[in-house]
Amino acid sequence: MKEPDIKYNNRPQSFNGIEEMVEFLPATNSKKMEKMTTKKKLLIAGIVGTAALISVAVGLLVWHFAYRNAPVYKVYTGYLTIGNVRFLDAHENPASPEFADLASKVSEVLLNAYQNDPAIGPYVVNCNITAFSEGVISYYLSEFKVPAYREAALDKAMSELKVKTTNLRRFNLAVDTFVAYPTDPQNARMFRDNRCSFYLHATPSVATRFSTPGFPNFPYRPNSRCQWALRADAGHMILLHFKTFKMEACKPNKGDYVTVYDSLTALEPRIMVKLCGSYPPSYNLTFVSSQNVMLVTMVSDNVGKHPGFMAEFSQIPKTTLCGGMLRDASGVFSTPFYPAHYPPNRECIWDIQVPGNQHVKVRFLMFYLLEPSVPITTCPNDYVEISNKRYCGERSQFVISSNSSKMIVKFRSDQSYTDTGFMAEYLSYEPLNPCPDQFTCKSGRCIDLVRKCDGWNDCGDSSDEASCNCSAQQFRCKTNQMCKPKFFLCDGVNDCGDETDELDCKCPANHLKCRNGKCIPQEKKCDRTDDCGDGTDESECGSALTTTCTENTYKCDNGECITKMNPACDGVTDCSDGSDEKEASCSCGKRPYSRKTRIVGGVNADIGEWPWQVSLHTKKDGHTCGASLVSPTILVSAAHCFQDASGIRYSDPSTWTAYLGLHNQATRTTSSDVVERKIKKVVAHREFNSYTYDNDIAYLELESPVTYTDFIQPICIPDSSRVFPVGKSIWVTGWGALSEGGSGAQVLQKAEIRIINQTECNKLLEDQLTPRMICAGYVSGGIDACQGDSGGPLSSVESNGKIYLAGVVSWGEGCARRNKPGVYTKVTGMRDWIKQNTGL
Ligand code: 4AZ
Repeated sequence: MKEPDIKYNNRPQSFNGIEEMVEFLPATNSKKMEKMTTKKKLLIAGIVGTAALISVAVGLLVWHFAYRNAPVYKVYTGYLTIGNVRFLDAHENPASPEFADLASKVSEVLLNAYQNDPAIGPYVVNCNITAFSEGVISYYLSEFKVPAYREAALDKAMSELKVKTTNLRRFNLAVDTFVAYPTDPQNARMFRDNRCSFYLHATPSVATRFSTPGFPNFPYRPNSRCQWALRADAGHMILLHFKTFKMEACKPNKGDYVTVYDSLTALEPRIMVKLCGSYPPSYNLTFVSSQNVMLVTMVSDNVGKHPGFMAEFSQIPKTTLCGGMLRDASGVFSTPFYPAHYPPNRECIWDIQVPGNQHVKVRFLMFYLLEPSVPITTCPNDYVEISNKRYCGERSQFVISSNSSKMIVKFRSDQSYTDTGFMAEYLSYEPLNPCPDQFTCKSGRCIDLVRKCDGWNDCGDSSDEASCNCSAQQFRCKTNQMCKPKFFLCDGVNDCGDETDELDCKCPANHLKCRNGKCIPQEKKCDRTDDCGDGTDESECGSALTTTCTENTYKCDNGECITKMNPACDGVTDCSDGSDEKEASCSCGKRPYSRKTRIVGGVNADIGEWPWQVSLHTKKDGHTCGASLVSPTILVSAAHCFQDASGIRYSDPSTWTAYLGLHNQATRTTSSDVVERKIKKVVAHREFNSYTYDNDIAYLELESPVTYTDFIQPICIPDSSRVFPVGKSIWVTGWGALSEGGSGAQVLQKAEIRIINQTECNKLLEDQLTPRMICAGYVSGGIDACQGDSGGPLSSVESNGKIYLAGVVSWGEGCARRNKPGVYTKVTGMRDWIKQNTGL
């Protein structure tokens, strides 16, 4: 075999390839060769050395000019307050001679200060005075071009710059405050190009409207920068209210957003709020400025089409009054303008003193003092302070008690970021008996006696569950010593909080623990046989196809079955025909509004939160049953709602009217969000048993299809293999009775409950459950569906982000009773019936 010609060797190649040439020269006369080589070597070394020096010098120059010296464009915004100038109306108008005169003086003062600082002066490009407001506050925008290596020094000099009162030859300006902040040059440039800049002055006693360009007929444009500078008369503040807010869903640190500033320029430390996503109309998006100016900016990225916002602003007389002396036995108080966001820069003190020998406690019913990335342990910015302890962040109801008749509550907001604030009530109590006929929690909260030692932390501080004797049906958790129902042991849910209830349930070595508690040998996992009996062992085996379809496998449209758990609409195509991801069955279970209303308390639902919820009315009784929208024409409800009784033909479609998009029964006929439909067909399950309530399901066909809106959307129907595990949080909604035997709700109610173990629930309900039913609620009672909720949805938020109809409200022994959870029709068990009857 011929040796290949050596074209290169595998040693690392030297810088200029000379070494190789030397190495491969034929050595005929070694002396001459040596001499020549030394000379040559010297020559080569000289050349190489010079070349290296030149390239280093060139490199340094290139680096110096191209990088180190490359100019960086920098923009600073800020303001100066000037004490010895009177604010004139004309100062509002950039076209007025008064504006021009003052602006030239202020910019001269600023430029003078810049020039006097060697770290700033050489780099100034220009300085623009953008606006004036009462104070007199002069807002400016200064541009710089600075070599990269001087940038840090410029930043430092700007942050330390003191603009002093100047006595320039021609004029004297008394500068009280000077503030400078770096700003995003791209935003600054685009905001200044006037195509989307608006200057608005409030009109006394009328609200002025403004919106994103094109609203509501066209989406706002991609890559836009818009700003609205809002002003009010002297001695006023601005009240801004977003009536509609539908922007692109929030993306961390990017995407589209609207910023409201308590200033006329986009100063980071004066941001009141940064908004993105969509807010339901019920969310009180109202903001109050601290002065007579406000700035709203909108930035959009290059993706998506969204409607935008419509806002109104008006002026209100300026007041910093808040707090006060509270001397009654009880009363309420709240942050200024609650439920609007409180204004920045406020301090309020409530001095509470209840009469007689009573003591005082304060119950915070709503508490929202949340600022982005602020520690809620120290509460340095906005806070409530009681007895030297600060409270901030977002908190659920809490009570603070005093050991005397007095309490001082202090509220403080700083210059940036405001929130909804708080609403609180103060109450007097008998020191020896703070909770008559109730249990007194350590926090001072009063709870019903039946809730003591029931295994649930009703007090919020667990004081109702401390030092309890566990009953025969209970066990004791290790860490918190709470007594819990025995059937919580080994149910796969961490009920104790320290896993002690799930500790002694381990399976032997090489065994797998099923969700239902059963242990099976490890090798039975993914063998395409449901050895657990609940599908656990076959659920995490990829999208393995199986020839044996069982109730735990997912059936594709082409008849194939797959063992993966919950494969439908999870973004991964598992069926070979793609049917698990088909658009028709995956465009469901979405809420138009990502944001929750935080203002309405308790259990009122938010507008648009349950857009599949339907109210079924009869002429005689008004709202009678609930139902769920599953397609433009089909509702799913409970069969027992359509049983003829007492002279009313409930099975007759003409008896019923469906209201979709409904929130408040009182606005059923007036709200433009509500759609009314007659019913064309009522079909109850043929095997519905009116004694046992087995197969309690029905479907209704609307007389004509509905169009989906923000308030009307279908819920997803789960396939028969979808698993809703025991202990999972799930929501029940409806306009049913607010208490057993009580009257129905006006506003749609929601309650978060948990799926309860079927075997244990069957014991509690004396063997009345059938496999077509599931239990959900609380063994301790208190939260449950009730009369009038029947037919309505049990909605489950699933890991694919969609909401599924897990159950239909069916029956229960009374409402919210202890040990009597509610019973729901199991929709997974009705999947085939729904398909056969409706084609869905
Ligand atoms: C009813 O009468 C009803 N606690 C519905 C649900 C429940 C009780 C009663 C569950 O429609």
